[in-house]
Amino acid sequence: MTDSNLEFKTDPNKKSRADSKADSKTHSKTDTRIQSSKLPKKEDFSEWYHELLMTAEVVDNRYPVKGMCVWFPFGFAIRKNVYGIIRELLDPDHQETQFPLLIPENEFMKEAQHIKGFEDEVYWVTSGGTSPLDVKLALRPTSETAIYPMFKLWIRSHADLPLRIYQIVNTFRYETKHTRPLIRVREITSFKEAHTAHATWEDAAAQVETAIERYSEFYRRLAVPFLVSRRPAWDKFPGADYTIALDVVMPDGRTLQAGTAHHLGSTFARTYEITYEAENGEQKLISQTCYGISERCIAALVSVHGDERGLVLPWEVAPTQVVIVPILLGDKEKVLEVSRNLLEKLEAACVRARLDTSDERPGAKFYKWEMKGVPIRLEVGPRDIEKGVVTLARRDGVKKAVPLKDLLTAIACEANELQAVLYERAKQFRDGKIKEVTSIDEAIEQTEGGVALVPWCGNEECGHELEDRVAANILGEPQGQSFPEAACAVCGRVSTGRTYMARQY
Ligand code: PR8
Repeated sequence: MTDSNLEFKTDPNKKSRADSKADSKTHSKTDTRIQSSKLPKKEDFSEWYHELLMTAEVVDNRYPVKGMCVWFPFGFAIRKNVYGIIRELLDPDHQETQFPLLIPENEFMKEAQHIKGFEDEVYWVTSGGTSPLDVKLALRPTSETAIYPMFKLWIRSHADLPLRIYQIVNTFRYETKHTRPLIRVREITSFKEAHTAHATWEDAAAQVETAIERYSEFYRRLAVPFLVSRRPAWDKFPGADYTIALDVVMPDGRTLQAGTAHHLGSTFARTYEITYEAENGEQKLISQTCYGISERCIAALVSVHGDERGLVLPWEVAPTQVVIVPILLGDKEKVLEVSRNLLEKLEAACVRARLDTSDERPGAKFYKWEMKGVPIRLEVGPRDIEKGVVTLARRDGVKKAVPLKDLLTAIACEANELQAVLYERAKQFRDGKIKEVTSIDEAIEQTEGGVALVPWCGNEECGHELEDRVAANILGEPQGQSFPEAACAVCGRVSTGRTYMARQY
């Protein structure tokens, strides 16, 4: 992150004083829950994760439909900031749009490979009120079959290409695997799907690379490291020529597919007859890509950085970036006055700041704001004021006295530093979880709590055997790396091929 990110530029999410007051009302329920609960150890990842989402008020899993969660207002504020980054990264050359949720059965059923991939996961609307519908309507599990019939109408000539659109919508998948909040849901509430159309297969391939670069930048801004690999043929998106995926290594060593980009070739163009007139007058099929990210990005963010005291949020996405806690001893009025001035100064600099004047003890306030992942806490006490300083506590534990006059610069530096520390810590964790292995036995051991890099000749039969014997998934060939020759863990054939293997969420 550069200083300019922290230049406290005008922030549309910035809260007015009135909003902040209103917030303290909405947070009163939270406060009770936060004080009365302690998180399980992060080693018990599943329990820790579920507790954290509830206690920090990210999502509420008590909604009475399996696989569907409610965003708490606080979680939604994180989501807004996170998706703000996605929009910022896509908006320069994509147009945001919105398509209907319902897809008529006849359009949905046109693309055979696509149907095969999704038929078990589709929710259907079969009646309107008490009348059965003539044509069943699918709740989009993804929007190819809603968008591409419209592409057919929109695309006429080479001048219309490339076409790049995206939408951030809810999609529905009747997941049969174990559902988990944000990780595997039946209503994906925050499905960012981009769809692009190009004149040639090569242009589409370049777009897949661009998509992966944008996603990489996105995850870097969340300080979340990832792995990039090309999925094996049997695990590519239904209808795609190939799929590139980003996987995040979760605290228990399992991986989370946190984004994918698919080269669709002309599969859908053929089905939906999407052609354009080339410069020489010839009618040609377009080539397409699509790429998607869901609320899993927030699952990754929460899981990678959080600790036993709660969320740890990077500066850019924290709903509250700085909390001021007045230590009300001695001249209380003076302490409050300095605190209020500080708040004003921070707000004027577009920092999302709050002043906690509630009646709780300072310790309880620290605990509460740590749970919420606030990157920087400022403690304002009478002795500090005499010395012209405040105590700055960073969410990663660094604590120092900062002269009041240098505060804004110090905050910008500390926010940058926190970002660097979070990324480095997460990267070390990820790297520590990946190990090169040479045999199936070693792969079995390694995938019990991490990612194995396994020599694989690339043959599909060997791939299936690997998955069966290791009881883990092939994530695919690491992208942008080359390896020396080694014997395939199944057939012994020598090649430079490797695959990541892991237990996946
Ligand atoms: C596409 N079409 O659909 P994809 N819960 C949470 N996140 C999920 C779930 C789920 N049940 N299922 C998938 N995801 C293409 C690309 C338009 C956009 C997340 O691709 O099926 C995963 O991170 O690969 C997945 O990588 C991403 O949505 C895109 O879904």
